[in-house]
Amino acid sequence: MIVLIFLFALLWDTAAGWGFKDGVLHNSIWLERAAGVYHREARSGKYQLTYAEAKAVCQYEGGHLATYQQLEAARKIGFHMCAAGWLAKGRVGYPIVKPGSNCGFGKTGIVDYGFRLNRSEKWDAYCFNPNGKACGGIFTDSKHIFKTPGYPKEYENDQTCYWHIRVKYGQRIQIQFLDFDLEDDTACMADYLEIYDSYDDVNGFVGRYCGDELPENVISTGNVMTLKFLSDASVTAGGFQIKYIALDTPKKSDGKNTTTQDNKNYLAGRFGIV
Ligand SMILES: [Ca+2]
Repeated sequence: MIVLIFLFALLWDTAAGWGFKDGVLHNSIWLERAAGVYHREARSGKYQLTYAEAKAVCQYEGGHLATYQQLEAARKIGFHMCAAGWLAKGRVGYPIVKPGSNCGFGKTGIVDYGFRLNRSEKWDAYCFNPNGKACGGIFTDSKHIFKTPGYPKEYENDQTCYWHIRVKYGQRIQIQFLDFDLEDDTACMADYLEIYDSYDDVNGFVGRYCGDELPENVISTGNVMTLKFLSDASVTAGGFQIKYIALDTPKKSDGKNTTTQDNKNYLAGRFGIV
């Protein structure tokens, strides 16, 4: 009985962690794969996928479009995304956990756009894949080193990693690339690392990186950052080691500010705003 109570307390603790912590909703992206459901947008950006394309994206990664019920199950354990995506059978919607005036019309639940008559409309996608290889984590230490899974061995295919960094309020985050080698292609369409100057992978896009050229340092504007690593279904490479450190005061001399990034593998630099 005592063991049961203890286990329950432990589970409760974990569940409580999927809510607000220090005023930050800790359940949007880092639980992105909640219950095997995750959000995908086109590599060209938000709301660029027709129904057929959305279906293909999920299938390419070994899954399929999530059903409304699967999305709702994920939402119940904290999956929150402010982006409408295709679901199975041509339905469109998105999961809202935290009511907000700018997203979800102040309500919680699945914001349901219904079954779309026009399958050429462009949205994101919600995929379901319980066997997907997820990785990443949340970091609040003043410094940490991230590695691709299995490093120094080559990373595997079909990886999706999200690293979320949150340091103390008032601090900034400096990203240093110690080692970098991802499958190279001209537009970083296959395997890539993306850096966001925010706590999600929607806002504050800094750059998309691939190849084996060591990118320059990046410094955040605030105290949060998100790194997203994605590998596709074929060809792997050595992977990366990336270190972050919290900076107490803004330093402009030993790195590039996110607003002035101009690395060659920086997608925005090559192709305009993504
Ligand atoms: Ca690859």
